[in-house]
Amino acid sequence: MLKNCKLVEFHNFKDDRGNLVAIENPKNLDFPINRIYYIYGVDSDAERGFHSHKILHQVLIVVSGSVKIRISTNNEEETVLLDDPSKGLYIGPMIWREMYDFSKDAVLLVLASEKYDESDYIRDKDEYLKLASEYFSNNDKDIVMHSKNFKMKYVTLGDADFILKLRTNETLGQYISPTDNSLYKQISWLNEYKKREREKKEFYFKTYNDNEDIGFFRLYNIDYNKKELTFGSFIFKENKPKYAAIESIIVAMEIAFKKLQVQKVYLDVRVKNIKAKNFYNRFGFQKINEDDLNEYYELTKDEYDKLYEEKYKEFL
Ligand code: T46
Repeated sequence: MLKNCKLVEFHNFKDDRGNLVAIENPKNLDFPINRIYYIYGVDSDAERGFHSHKILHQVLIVVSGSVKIRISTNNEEETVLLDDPSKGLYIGPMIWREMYDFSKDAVLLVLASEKYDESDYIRDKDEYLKLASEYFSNNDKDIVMHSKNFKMKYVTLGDADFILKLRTNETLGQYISPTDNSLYKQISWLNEYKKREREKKEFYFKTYNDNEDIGFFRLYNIDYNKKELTFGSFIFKENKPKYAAIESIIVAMEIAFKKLQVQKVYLDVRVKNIKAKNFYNRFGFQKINEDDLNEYYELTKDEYDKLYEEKYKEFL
């Protein structure tokens, strides 16, 4: 399914008296409903929508009849036929939508996360395409840094799908803080992160190359007075290309020590995550503490500078 969209199946309590579908936040809807509206009595040749929303999350349900929804971004398009009242189409931010082929009896019920706000609409297609390509694409102009084989840029709300896929993967996500499998929550989290990014409090990067998105890392708890920060949220797709992890952490250290000019980088790793512990040890991090759950490591600027000259500059 298209980025920022999802088909949701609701339980249908069906018996010989008929059907009942219940929608309840947070049970089977991951955002609180602030508005409900419905569209009906639409001529079969009428088309509606033709806009996107900047932050609104919605679930569209055809409680009667059928309707087609064409959803698209700057480079993808998909058409969904809604004809079952127990199914909903979740549409997140920055998706262009067009509704057409309304059946005579169609009633399109929409559950929305926000109150009506005309300034949240993007109704001009050219403006949408421009904004969407910034939001969803890996534009080279966005590169913050690169290493020999990879590029790194700040994550955008359009990365929510991929972050969620990695973090909720049973194998990949086993040693990181649990993440709710909710696209709405992930997009909302990124929205809050973007505020911290604008205030230079935190930086979340995606590692990618010309073919694919590969993984993520984050610099947070940045303390410009104490000159220290924490490195984490380090996660990569299965079968990641060779050197993706090492080149990413070197870029992270370059940003930390040279751009943000900290003197110390901390990280914590789950005690059971042997592979990661070996990786950080080999990289040059020193263990400073441990408890039942985590081991705590640090790397100083002086140590990194030495390692950089000895071996890491070749990777950039
Ligand atoms: C969407 C698709 C699926 C309000 O005053 N309050 C509201 O909550 C809504 C939804 C609309 N309006 C007014 C604004 C317009 O004067 O109702 C009029 C028709 O709205 P619009 O032309 O935007 O309708 P659609 O069918 O093209 O789009 C609607 C929703 O607006 C939109 O958010 O995603 O349904």
